[in-house]
Amino acid sequence: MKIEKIELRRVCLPLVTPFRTSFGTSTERETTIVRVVTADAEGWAESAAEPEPLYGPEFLDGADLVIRDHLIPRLRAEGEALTAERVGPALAAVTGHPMSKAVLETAILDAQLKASGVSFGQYLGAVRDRVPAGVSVGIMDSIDELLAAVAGYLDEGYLRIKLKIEPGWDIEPVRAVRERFGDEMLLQVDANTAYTLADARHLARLDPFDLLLMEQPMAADDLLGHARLAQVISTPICLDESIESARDAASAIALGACSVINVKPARVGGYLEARRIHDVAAAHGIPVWCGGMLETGIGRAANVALAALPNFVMPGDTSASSRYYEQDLTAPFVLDGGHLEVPTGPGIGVEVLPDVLAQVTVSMTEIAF
Ligand code: NPQ
Ligand code: MG
Repeated sequence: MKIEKIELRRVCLPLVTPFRTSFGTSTERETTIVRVVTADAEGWAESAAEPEPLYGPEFLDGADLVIRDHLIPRLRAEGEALTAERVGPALAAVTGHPMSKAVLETAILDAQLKASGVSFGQYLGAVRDRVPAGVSVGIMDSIDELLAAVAGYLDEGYLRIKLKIEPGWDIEPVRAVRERFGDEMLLQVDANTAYTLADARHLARLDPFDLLLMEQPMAADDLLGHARLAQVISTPICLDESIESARDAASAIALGACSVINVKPARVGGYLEARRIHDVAAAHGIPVWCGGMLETGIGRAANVALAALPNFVMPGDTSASSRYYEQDLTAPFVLDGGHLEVPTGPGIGVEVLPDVLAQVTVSMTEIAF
């Protein structure tokens, strides 16, 4: 592949409603969109990095610098032999920075697939043409506010609700949602690392509510703690922040630290490693689901394709565009009977709306290749 240039575009989009998790509140989504221009096609991808290093150690200004000064030069050194499959090996010498590696690999993969007329779904091995949609519900100021938000999402057709929890906002919100909406609804929680093993007895109080899973209760590097917690609580443990590679997935499974995995391509360095995690989990009989990072249509399109692989057997945080944005950067993803359609066009299968992109662009760096 002959790359002509790479654009890094910083964008900032307002969120339809503030999103509060155990690590903070977001009212807007600022991120970097990458455009790779080749002789045959252009590829698009969206970083999952945020302005501050809260979810993980990467943050936008650092990520832009790493992409420009450490990753792109290594891709350039590959010359025309560069393909999406060679991005990972070419960048392997750089430690960490999975989100930055992922956004480059994904944009290059989009260009490559567009040039050959293959969709992300076909390339990755999708076996479904639509995927069930779940929704992630932030921490609220009151139970009434939470119940109103959940009622709204259920009315829209979401098939699974995920409640963000933290110490002080866990048992009561789960109890209130179960009491109001019943035992049939698919319900799970996400702590984003807010607890320690000292909270095991407290977290066991969620057992009676028949949750699908409890996501990342403890620190990302605490695999042993999660294995111990799994001995104390009956709710299945799902790991998110802890899993940065297929090797991490194999270790966590072998240790008994999780019985479900949230796969986020951005967190693991891209769609190729995400698929390897899918495969490792499948080989162990561990179900996976596709997480989300408040993606615009650019990132959402590829996630929906990944979520159509065979072992993605639980609804993901693959929500409609309207969950986060009034105006998306692509034609909006809309719920149809609680499902999102997997795009079938070449590459990510959606087109970026140039006028909208221009409106939300804060700055742009062009890098000749
Ligand atoms: C999770 N996402 O599963 C995350 C984390 C998360 C959909 O719950 C700005 C950008 C704010 C990305 C807050 C969902 C965010 C963010 C939380 C990602 O853990
Ligand atoms: Mg999570």
